[in-house]
Amino acid sequence: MRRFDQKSLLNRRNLLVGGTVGLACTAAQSVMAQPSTEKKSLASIASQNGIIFGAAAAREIFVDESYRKLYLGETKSITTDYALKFDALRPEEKVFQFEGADALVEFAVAKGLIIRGHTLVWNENSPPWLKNKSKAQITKIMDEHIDKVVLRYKGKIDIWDVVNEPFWPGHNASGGYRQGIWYDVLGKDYIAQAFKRAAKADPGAKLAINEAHTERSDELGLAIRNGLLRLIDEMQNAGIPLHAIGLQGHLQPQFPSNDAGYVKFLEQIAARKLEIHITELDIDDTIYTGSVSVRDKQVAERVYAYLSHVLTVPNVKMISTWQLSDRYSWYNDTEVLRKSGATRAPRPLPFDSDMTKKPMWFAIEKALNGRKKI
Ligand code: 9MR
Repeated sequence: MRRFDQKSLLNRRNLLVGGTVGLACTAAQSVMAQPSTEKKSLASIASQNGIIFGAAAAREIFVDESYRKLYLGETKSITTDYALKFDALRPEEKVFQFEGADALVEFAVAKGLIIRGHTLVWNENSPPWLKNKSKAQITKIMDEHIDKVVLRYKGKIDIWDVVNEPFWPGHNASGGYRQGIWYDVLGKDYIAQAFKRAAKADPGAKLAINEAHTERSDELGLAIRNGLLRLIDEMQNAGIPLHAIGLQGHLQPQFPSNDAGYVKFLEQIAARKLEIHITELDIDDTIYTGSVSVRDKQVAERVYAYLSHVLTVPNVKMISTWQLSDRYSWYNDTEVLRKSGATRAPRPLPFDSDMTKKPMWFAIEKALNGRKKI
């Protein structure tokens, strides 16, 4: 069943740029209609300030009731964390494991949440069976993958991260592109091809490029920003459908950042008439020292500084965290812990592992509420 009637289907596209009656506005109106005794959630505070607030979700929400309740209380959108990644969906060439994604989509549709599909094409997480294929075979696999996945969720998945993390200057490819199965076989044209195919499969979906590390003002962050702007220009000049730029927002205070400079970058995206979505907000807290409360305060200060700048740009329409509670952050993955050398539990998210609000929650609230006054 399609979740959007004709009117809201139109709004789906208008949600952002130039759209005065988008989903954000509709949501804000319905939130404002609620009794004043209603507890404020990040979703409701965000709505009132023209933002859709959400979080990435995975199977934990079906096994941990307290976590599920947190999503129902706090979010207006969910992003499929790993359920739709190529290797999760397709461990073998002829196998499609849709169960995980189906469950999330069913949940979100039943609860009236906006869904961000993550992701159709990424040069990471490729299963071994994709190796040693010809250009014709890889083209066919990508096209068929996009058709099958996008069509399955047509009218239900509202926004697609069509291509994830196209840039990784460390690979030394021309233009700073990330290498991997799609790039290596098809060159950077895989990007335009993926967007054209996704638009054909669901012309009503909002299509995004999702990129990492742009918050950093070091050589890596600046190179990715430049690459991204160049790619946007090339796509727009070629008439490729592109509606939004997802900027992940995995804050890394161990690297330099310059929030005022970042705003200039966001304005360059906005000048290209695209929506901006902060898609994976969280923070690497390994450099902070002191007690839990001292560290949580530093986390909150960094998140507030970042968001209060980002939110000055009117094209910013969504903010999603990557999971909601420290208990389920990817920073707890064994491999990530090993690499970071973390000696204590990471605290990267707005709720602690007991689902209690942390100072980061209040930092997000304050930044959202400060938006209209800026
Ligand atoms: O949260 C995801 C984790 O469970 C996976 O193991 C990992 C590799 O697929 O990806 C994590 O999500 C990443 C996202 O897809 C892209 N941006 C960075 C996220 C955190 O690593």
